[in-house]
Amino acid sequence: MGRTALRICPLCEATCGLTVTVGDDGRLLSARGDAEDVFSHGYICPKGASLPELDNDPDRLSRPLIRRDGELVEADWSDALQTVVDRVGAIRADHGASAVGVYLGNPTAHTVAGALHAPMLARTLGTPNVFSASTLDQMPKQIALGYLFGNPFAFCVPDLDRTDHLVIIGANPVVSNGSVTTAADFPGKLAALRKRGGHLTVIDPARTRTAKLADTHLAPRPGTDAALLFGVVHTLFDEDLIAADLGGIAQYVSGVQELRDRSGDFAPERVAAHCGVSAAEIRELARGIAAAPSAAVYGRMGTTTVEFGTVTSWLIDAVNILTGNLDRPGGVMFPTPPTAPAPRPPRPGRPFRTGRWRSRVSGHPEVAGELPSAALAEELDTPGDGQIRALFTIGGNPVLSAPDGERLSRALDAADLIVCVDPYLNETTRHADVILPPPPSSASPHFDFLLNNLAVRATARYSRPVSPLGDGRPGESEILCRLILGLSGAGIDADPMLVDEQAIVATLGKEVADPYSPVAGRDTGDMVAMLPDAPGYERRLDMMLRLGAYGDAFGSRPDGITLADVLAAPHGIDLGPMRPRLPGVLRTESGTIELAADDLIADVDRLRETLDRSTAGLVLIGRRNLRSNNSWMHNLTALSGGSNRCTLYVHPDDANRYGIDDIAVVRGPGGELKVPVEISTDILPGVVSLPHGWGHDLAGTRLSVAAGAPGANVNQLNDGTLMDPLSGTVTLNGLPVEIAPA
Ligand SMILES: Nc1nc2c(c(=O)[nH]1)N[C@H]1C(S)=C(S)[C@@H](COP(=O)(O)OP(=O)(O)OC[C@H]3O[C@@H](n4cnc5c(=O)[nH]c(N)nc54)[C@H](O)[C@@H]3O)O[C@H]1N2
Ligand SMILES: Nc1nc2c(c(=O)[nH]1)N[C@H]1C(S)=C(S)[C@@H](COP(=O)(O)OP(=O)(O)OC[C@H]3O[C@@H](n4cnc5c(=O)[nH]c(N)nc54)[C@H](O)[C@@H]3O)O[C@H]1N2
Ligand code: SF4
Ligand SMILES: [Mo]
Repeated sequence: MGRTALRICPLCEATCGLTVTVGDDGRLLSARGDAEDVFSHGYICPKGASLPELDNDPDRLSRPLIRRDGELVEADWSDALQTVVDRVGAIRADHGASAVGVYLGNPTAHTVAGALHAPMLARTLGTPNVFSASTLDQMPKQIALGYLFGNPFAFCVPDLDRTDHLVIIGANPVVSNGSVTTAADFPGKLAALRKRGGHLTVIDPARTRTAKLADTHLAPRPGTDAALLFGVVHTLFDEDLIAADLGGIAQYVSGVQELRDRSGDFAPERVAAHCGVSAAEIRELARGIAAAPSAAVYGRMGTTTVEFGTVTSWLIDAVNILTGNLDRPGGVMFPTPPTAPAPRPPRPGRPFRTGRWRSRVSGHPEVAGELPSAALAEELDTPGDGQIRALFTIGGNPVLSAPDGERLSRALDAADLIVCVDPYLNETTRHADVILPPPPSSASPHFDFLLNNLAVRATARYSRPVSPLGDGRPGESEILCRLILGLSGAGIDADPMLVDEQAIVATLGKEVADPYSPVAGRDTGDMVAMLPDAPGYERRLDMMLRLGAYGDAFGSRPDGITLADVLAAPHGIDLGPMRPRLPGVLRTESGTIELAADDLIADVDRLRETLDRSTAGLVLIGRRNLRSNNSWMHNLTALSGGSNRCTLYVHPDDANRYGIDDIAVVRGPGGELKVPVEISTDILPGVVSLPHGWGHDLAGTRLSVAAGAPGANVNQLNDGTLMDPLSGTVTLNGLPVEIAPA
């Protein structure tokens, strides 16, 4: 029985609306898709359906843990928070701000606290040593966006609902439910595309569930997409397939001729053998994209976590631009989320650059405000000035998700202080001195501040907590706010609301001073007084909605929305399809889309040199499973077993060649693993795949279900030295390995 309530699922980028039932004790009893949700229309996947089991997992921590005499023991909240503040204060006093590092994991992209408060905590620490899952993921895309549009957050996404030809490169959205493109029911959208007569091309060395739906499936050798895409660019010029006036945006584009010159070395006939895709197929691909009434080229993990991630991401959008598909319906478009400031006239920015600071040990350039996660271990374990002695992790498990977890584990053990904001005692948090567990999702608010920037359709949807927090237990925002207050001298017992009030006053101050703001010249105090008497995060949400593209501008646009409107629409407010945003989104120095930025062009020389490389060896790629979520959902019985196992896919030809049957030893640059094998024709010869997030057999964790089927940590094969140098993103796909019978 129980009452029903609506929640947005926090578990992946699809942001499905769920109908949950809540028992009298506040526990979630069940979850199903909300048929009336304006974005997801009832879609749900097995992970969403397991939300109650996840929330109620008995292994979840509900009280802080502090290490005393080597053991993690329960403590009360004030003790735990004060301990962190005191110890961080002492380390900063002795060794300076850079001695404290931060690692932000994937769930920070999904939580309110991750969007609003984690960045403020990082700023309060004032450290150059900020790391995140981004450099294990989409950072190359962001760096390419920085060069092209002058803003590494100017995401453009495929207009899935209207496109005539979708080209998916290195993504498996039928399993992942989509990434860096927020669309609920991706499988349904692919089916709808085909039903309306559209064409689906999938480019992937594995015959994935997505590839099985394709009209055309090309299977390149991993890591060769940059060359393949250059072959497409070459063909577009060579066969006169460039869109007239670039589909109407030519006035905003520079560097076309230089890109053309650079593509000269990459004729399809030249790159075919390297890519393992015929020249005819590459030319056909270019023709197909150019001929479609609209087309969208979309790349994901297989195009970013590779040796040429940034160049590949750049060329994806170069193809979109050259074929007239940028910023038009059916092509790739820039979403307009409800909480981003209302659009302003274009204004030139400063040149986009990386390397504003460098990592201490290897000198990796800063990228979009952070350093490569592959360098985290060496920054911790290499002595000297600027060494990281204390680390915060917020919603991250880098011992499994980043290269060489064994080295990172040793480094975390040796550090002076590890603080983890995390609900589980897992492979990373077992090294903590203090664990501060956030409440389960049902007791947390949910608004997709970040993922709405990637949504194929604009909506405003907000879920208030549906379960009580319980005695004295802080929400995740309160945990982070009290740390911020403690570290900035106000004390952990100061009103957490102060943190949000400061953000509100700062934002409104900037807005009233901007002549193009919808609230230019208004009185800040009057506007603050219009915000609801509510928790700080809701006051900020209301402010952002009101200042946003669809907002009421604090009364100046009475038709616009406020938080009250969103609360009155429990299934969400639909704000329509994506709309053209050029030239307003551009922030480059030239004010144009810079198709041939110097740093990108310089990396083309490195790419050209790979064309004659031997293709004889084996390479490793990743694989996701519908019932898995990175490293942290293996503790649910409902999602365990079946196909959700840590096995090595090997093509039968390779199994023969290397004499492999049921168990193999895999060797990579970072180490070796013994893993069970599945022989499969769904993977290309010369390629093997292993999923990540496994390796739950480490001592000192509290993951009773996961420990029963631990699997092996694929990232132990990786030493983190192979990376895309422009983005500091490690090569997770296309890693050279060897296999042998066990
Ligand atoms: N069920 C489930 N859903 C998830 C997750 C999960 O763990 N499980 N994780 C979430 C996260 S954090 C993310 S970032 C997204 C990722 O979302 P996706 O990127 O859609 O997911 P992947 O399965 O990593 O897909 C990458 C594809 O690239 C292919 N590939 C590998 N190397 C290459 C290459 O060199 N070239 C080409 N063309 N293809 C290549 C792989 O075979 C694979 O099919 O998924 C999210 N959703
Ligand atoms: N070989 C290989 N490695 C990969 C990948 C791959 O495809 N192949 N994928 C990469 C990608 S795309 C990503 S995004 C990274 C992920 O890397 P990470 O973010 O480091 O790892 P996750 O497994 O997502 O761990 C999430 C952590 O957040 C905690 N958590 C869950 N909910 C909450 C919450 O509400 N609040 C807080 N504070 N914590 C919470 C979980 O307990 C867990 O400890 O892994 C990367 N690593
Ligand atoms: S697709 Fe993603 S958002 Fe939707 S129910 Fe599944 S995990 Fe949740
Ligand atoms: Mo990710």
